[in-house]
Amino acid sequence: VKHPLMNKWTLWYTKPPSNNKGEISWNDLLKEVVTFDSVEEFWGIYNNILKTSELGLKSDYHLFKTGVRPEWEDTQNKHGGKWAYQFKDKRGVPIDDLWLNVILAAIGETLESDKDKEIMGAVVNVRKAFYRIGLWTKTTGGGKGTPKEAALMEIGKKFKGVLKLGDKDLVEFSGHTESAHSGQSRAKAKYFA
Ligand code: M7G
Repeated sequence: VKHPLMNKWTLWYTKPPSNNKGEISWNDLLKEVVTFDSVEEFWGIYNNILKTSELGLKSDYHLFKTGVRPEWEDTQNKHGGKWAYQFKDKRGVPIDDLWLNVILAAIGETLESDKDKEIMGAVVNVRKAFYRIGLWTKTTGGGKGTPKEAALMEIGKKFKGVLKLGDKDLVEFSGHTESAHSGQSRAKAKYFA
């Protein structure tokens, strides 16, 4: 028997650029890996791919709802943003456990209430100075005091819990438009949780 997930998910991988190639675009490095929609398939895949800690620098894993590309430009992402946290103590951080916690929470749908449908996917970036885990949402909240903003803040708090962060460690929310314009993914944060 297979235990179905609420949604179908696709795993993507960003491969580090190789030195001998000239100009390579973001797009050329992004590879669709596999799609699954049951608990059993998830574990079959998870047990057969490299752990985050085994990936080379400049690699990413992206786990997104099937039909959503893990890019700002996707129609379902372009008005959205992400909650993110950078782990700067790379050797001290149990990144494999934390990433597993995040993807289990995503596919288990424990990060938001049924009605919100904000979550698009999760990303882990392997960089020289840090690991970053991000959680992408469809909107940037509906403005001050709105239910949408409250839902977004609630997601931020749950994400922080899944990452086992202390009270003083803040997850930051930034919109993708800001990320795209700033030329780097560390845009000025719009919210903190
Ligand atoms: P990053 O991998 O999110 O973080 O972005 P980093 O700066 O810590 O490495 C690195 C770069 O990849 C960005 O400055 C963009 O050039 C490119 N990039 C990243 N993302 C998520 C996108 C995207 O969704 N679309 C496009 N076009 N480029 C992206």
